[in-house]
Amino acid sequence: MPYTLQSAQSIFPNTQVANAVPDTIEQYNQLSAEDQLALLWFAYKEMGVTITPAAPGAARMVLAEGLLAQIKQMPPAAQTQVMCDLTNRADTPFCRSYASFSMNIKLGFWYQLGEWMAQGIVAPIPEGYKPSSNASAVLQSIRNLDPGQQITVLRNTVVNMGYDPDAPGSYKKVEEPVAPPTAPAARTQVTIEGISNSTVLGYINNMNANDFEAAVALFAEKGALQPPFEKPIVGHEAILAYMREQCQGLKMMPERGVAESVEDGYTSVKVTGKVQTPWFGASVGMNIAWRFLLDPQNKIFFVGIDLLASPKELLNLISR
Ligand code: ECH
Repeated sequence: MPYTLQSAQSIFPNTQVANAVPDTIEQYNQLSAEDQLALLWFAYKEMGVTITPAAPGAARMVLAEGLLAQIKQMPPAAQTQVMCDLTNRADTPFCRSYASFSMNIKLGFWYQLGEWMAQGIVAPIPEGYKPSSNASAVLQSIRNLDPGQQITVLRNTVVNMGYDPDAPGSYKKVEEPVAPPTAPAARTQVTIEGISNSTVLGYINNMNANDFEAAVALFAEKGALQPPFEKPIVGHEAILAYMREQCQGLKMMPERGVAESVEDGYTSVKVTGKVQTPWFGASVGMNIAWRFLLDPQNKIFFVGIDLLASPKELLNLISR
């Protein structure tokens, strides 16, 4: 076999990804818990985009209600302590419960706390809070990111809070309900300038219809999907579980692409375009590249999803 997972990862090597995102998170991780919370609060307020908890949001929030009810009835100092514990990833029952939530439940949990902080139901960031100079520098780094990169920083910080879910004795992961796929008659079909490959088009169309089983069927048995700044997820079962947790309600809007035959019947395809998350709808479009490597049977051997450094990168379709 000419390609390994490792060699597949480096197709289209001159794709410029938004490394400012992991760099900013790295700086954020060095701050005290108080600074981290204040920083996220300021960044969130300044972004000025409104979150619309999407339709499945209501159903999934039931899963966070227990923790929200607990925090609501605590005195303010205890509320602040819980929030600091979450950012410090302390080993407490609260942090273990939080860590068992899926990504969307964690986001929904903080969305609700943010609303309550604004209303004074949960201890707000004290008026006139003076962040350290390092925290101010991180806030400036966040300001310099584009909106899609900013929400990626916010999401990743929220996802990493809580106690290590893989530690011994941690709670089983809470699965959120999966919405059924869009009915065939109601599905949209994308067109991608420069691309007619049925697997690539089928992948996007199935993802947009929340038809994750059909999307996974387009992968080779040991095919891999690599999300931005993460390790590849390998094999049908793992990819399906990932999609069910991370991909509900995403809107993928590919614009253009390039396909070329590479070694031994393989084809590499790069597509650029935008993705919207149900949390922000049309108000935030993330600039994305999909780098596909298709095997001789036209199955996905590898697809890497990159968050692009700048909108200029949407036009970069150079293969080497
Ligand atoms: C407050 C202060 C105290 C601390 C905290 C607070 C609350 C913060 C809140 C944050 C909410 C953040 C949210 C972020 C949502 C981000 C969503 C993103 C989605 C990106 C999706 C992409 C998809 C790419 C993919 C494609 C594929 O083809 C395959 C799969 C996949 C302020 C109270 C914490 C409330 C809601 C970034 C890029 C295209 C890889 C998924």
